[in-house]
Amino acid sequence: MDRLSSATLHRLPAGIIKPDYDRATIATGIVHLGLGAFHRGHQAVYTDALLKDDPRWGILGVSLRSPDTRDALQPQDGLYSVTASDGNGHERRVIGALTSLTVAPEDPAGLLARLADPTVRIVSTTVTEKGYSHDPATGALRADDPDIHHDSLDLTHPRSTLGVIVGGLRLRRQHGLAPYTVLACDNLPANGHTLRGLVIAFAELIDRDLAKWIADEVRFPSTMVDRIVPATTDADRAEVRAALGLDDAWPIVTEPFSQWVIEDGFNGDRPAWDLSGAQFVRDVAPFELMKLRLLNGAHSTLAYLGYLMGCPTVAAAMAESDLAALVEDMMREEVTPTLPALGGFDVTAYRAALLQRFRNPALKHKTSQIAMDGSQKLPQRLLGTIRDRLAQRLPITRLALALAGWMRYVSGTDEQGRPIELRDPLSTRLCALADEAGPIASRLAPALLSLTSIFGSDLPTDPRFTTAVEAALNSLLTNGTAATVTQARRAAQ
Ligand code: CS2
Repeated sequence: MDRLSSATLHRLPAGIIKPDYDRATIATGIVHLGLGAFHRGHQAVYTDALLKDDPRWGILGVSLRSPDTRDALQPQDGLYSVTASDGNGHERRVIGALTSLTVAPEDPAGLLARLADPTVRIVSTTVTEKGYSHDPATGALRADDPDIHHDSLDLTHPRSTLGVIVGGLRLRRQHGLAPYTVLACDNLPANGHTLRGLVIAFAELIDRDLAKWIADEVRFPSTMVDRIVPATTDADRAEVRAALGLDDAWPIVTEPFSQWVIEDGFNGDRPAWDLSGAQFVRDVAPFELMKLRLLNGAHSTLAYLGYLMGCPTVAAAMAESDLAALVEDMMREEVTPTLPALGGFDVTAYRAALLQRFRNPALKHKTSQIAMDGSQKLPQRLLGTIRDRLAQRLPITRLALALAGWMRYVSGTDEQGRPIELRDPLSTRLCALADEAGPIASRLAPALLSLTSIFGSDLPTDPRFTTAVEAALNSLLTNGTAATVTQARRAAQ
């Protein structure tokens, strides 16, 4: 079957939305770092919808590691399809916003030259939590990270996200150009503010004047990004091929829901993303906190406990009625009271919508995908909520069980004795600690809690926290996950 491309675009069946602009006239105003499914199903879609009226904002998509996305999309002239489905119907569109694609390690100097192009006004990121080269508990730069160390010695061939951003800014300053705005789109609290601190800390390793220039001149708006975009499967590819009548090597399959809340503070012009449904606000923090703690906190809980109960996907985990009820109770009773009030916002409806989204039967969102990189995710998803509740002397029963689920998961074998493939930047350390402790809660819990880069130094010394987590882990290890979840549910009734 022929491939989706500029030459075959006209052959798409009616009903599939296509770029409504002449791609040849689109300039590259945005360089995006981290060309995963999430960017292509989220920010690129908002941008695509504007290009007809404002052709300045085409996107150069940069993969920081693997050539896979470039290899899949280059033969398609950067075109790919996005299918949004709620299980009842589909909306399909082809996105033309990617004007070019590049793989940073193949030509880092070429990438820096593109960043110094004056038509580029925004550099955005979806590099995941671990792409920030920071200590998740404190937000501090990890100067011992090998890529950061390399980039601090040779900024002309950067390997890290921070190196690319700072390398580009250094060139713009040398050329007397205005800086670009750096737009963080990752699931971290105060993502723009966090990235700003890291960029400046990294620049200080290289050149203090440059660091000061960045601090004075560069804007780093924070954003809250939300759309569930699971990794594409071969079944998705086959289904999309049948619908398109063309091969799309890397289609996106996602949900209809999408939200983007952006702090309105850019250097100069920005795309009118509000016209395609984004919201520009003065302060993103309450939106971010709500999303990270309710959506992502619940997601991680469903991922760990669901995986241990044998559920391959989030929808399957939601079909376990006690687990779904436990997560709903956690969101309502333990998470919501920690959130700042958002004037006029209906948090009850937001929670109900989240549970509905998790049940979406069209999304094959693997629990193992969400379980990945827990060491980087737990602080903002569960531990911040736990800290707030402890400060108010409130119980943390379900949150502690979620965390114990992570501990049981990283111990490396499932309840049938099969190995669990642990994907986490701290996996070596986690495995060593788990092996040494063995499957005994009174040993395993303190061993894992000794990781201050996740738990800080406050939580591991708070007996209310350690007792709750150890008790939950003990039950998981001795009674099993399903029985523990059911007991926790009954105890709450
Ligand atoms: C998920 C997120 O993989 C994960 O950890 O929790 O990617 C989640 O799907 C998005 O944040 C939804 O906006």
